[in-house]
Amino acid sequence: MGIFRSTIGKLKQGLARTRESFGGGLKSMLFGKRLDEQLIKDLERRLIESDVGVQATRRLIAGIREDFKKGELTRGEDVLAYMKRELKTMWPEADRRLREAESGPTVILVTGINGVGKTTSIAKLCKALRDEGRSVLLGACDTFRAGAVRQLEIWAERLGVDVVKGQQGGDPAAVAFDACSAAVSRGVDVLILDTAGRLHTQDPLMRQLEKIGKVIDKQISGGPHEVLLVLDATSGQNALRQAEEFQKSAGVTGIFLSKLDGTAKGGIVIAIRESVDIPVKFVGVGETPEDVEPFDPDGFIEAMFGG
Ligand SMILES: Nc1nc2c(ncn2[C@@H]2O[C@H](COP(=O)(O)OP(=O)(O)OP(=O)(O)O)[C@@H](O)[C@H]2O)c(=O)[nH]1
Ligand SMILES: [Mg+2]
Repeated sequence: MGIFRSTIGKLKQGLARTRESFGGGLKSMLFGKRLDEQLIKDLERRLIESDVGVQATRRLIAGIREDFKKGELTRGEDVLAYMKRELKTMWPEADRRLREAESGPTVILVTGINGVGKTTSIAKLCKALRDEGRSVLLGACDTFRAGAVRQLEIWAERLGVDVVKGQQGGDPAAVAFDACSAAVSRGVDVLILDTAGRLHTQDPLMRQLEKIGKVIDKQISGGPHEVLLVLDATSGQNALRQAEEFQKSAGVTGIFLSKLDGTAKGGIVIAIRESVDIPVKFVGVGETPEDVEPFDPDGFIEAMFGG
């Protein structure tokens, strides 16, 4: 799906805090300096502290050290340019596209731990898809938390889409079943299912997610086409652990990284890419349905480093 045009403005604004601490920090550390082993060591420590993660840092530092020894990197400015160039190549375009059904409705199942921004992110996806002329139906599979259905309904009313819902406390898989039937009979383009927050350690809840997946596949073959894990960027390394765990137990196909506007830890995007093989497809940069961006590596790295 070719949804969303990238508008760098919001991302840049959202990453202001990351840019200040990460980009600003690196610039003042490297600018106008001659490269030497001590500077490389300082840089390594700074990268790890900034949530880029151990693996990505090691890889970057090894490359920098090698080029330094060859005499290809001599100044701090060269190192900045080197890092930007390397980092931008980490996310191939094909990975970042939303997966879609060959025919019939595309089903997107949205999951993640409590409070990360699942429901808000659904509103964002819904708006962006509708802006592209797609018809969208929502399914309220969070039957657990009081008020969850209402929250989704409020967004739906504002965005002008319908919600399929069930009983509070009822079986979320039954709601998924009804939502899939409705999506097929109405011929909608995309069905997005909200789910209750859960921890990967909560076995019954993880099995429930599996059951929802099976119910979807029975009705709409190949579904869910996309299992989006919502991660809160402000949670830093915890987000990384959630990605690892949900990848094992929930068949995640993409990440929606929320709350990038509220964090100085944008580097987590790099750590996720290095440690788990799940593409970050969207980033959330605020609390309204407009505050979404497709993940664009060039814009992202520029926004992190500052131009
Ligand atoms: N600043 C900011 N806030 C966000 C973003 N996404 C979500 N939020 C806020 O995060 C809070 C939780 O959002 P929800 O969408 O209710 O999260 P949830 O994962 O559905 O929560 P549960 O259903 O309770 O598990 C709300 O106050 C949202 O406004 C974002 O990209 N930026
Ligand atoms: Mg919710």
